[in-house]
Amino acid sequence: MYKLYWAPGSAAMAPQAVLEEIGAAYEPVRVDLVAREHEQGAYKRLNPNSRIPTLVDGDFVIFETAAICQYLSDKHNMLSPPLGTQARGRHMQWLTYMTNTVQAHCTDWFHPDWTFADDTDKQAALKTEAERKLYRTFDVLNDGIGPQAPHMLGEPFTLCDIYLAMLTRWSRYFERPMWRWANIERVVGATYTRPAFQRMMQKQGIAWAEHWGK
Ligand SMILES: N[C@@H](CCC(=O)N[C@@H](CS)C(=O)NCC(=O)O)C(=O)O
Repeated sequence: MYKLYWAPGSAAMAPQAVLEEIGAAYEPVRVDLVAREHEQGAYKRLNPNSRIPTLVDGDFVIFETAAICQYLSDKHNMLSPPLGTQARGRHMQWLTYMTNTVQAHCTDWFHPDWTFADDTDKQAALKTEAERKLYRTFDVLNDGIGPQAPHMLGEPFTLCDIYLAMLTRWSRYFERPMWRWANIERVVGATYTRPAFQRMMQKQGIAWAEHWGK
């Protein structure tokens, strides 16, 4: 049985929704961020970056949200296009872009103190800059999806849709949340209403964005 180390509303949303879509048995292990449990020895031995999530599969430990999602998807042969196809290339393009660009800017927005520990002016400037860059990435995602596609890659539904929904929930704090981009709103609307995504939110004790669509 898998073990997923998680915290509510964190990047663990995506792998937990993937586990729910797959229907795999897993044990959710909550990490107490307030108690800084993720910075202590037991967790750091699993994830030396002290970040959530981490997945344990028997003797195998894996961190990085996108890698965990892809590992599960490949192992269960679900939620990704076949290897060696153009669709798989597109899938990797969006997954990489979401984790190394969009999520990275989100990290700067939520945690400017991780870059400028003691300088609040620089923290504020970084946050403003991160939001400006994020809006540019939302343009890129929205244009890439296009006006027709029911899901991020068109068909079928993939783990990229789950990743996008996670980022969209985080964007609820921005002046312009991601759902102001019509194509993003459409495909994310088809994701967060899925039973698996709803189960993930219910198990994490979180709700969808209360001002969704506004
Ligand atoms: N690149 C990492 C980033 C994960 C990350 O930043 N997780 C946040 C929660 S969303 C975290 O661990 N925060 C710890 C803290 O707030 O101290 C991944 O995708 O797994």
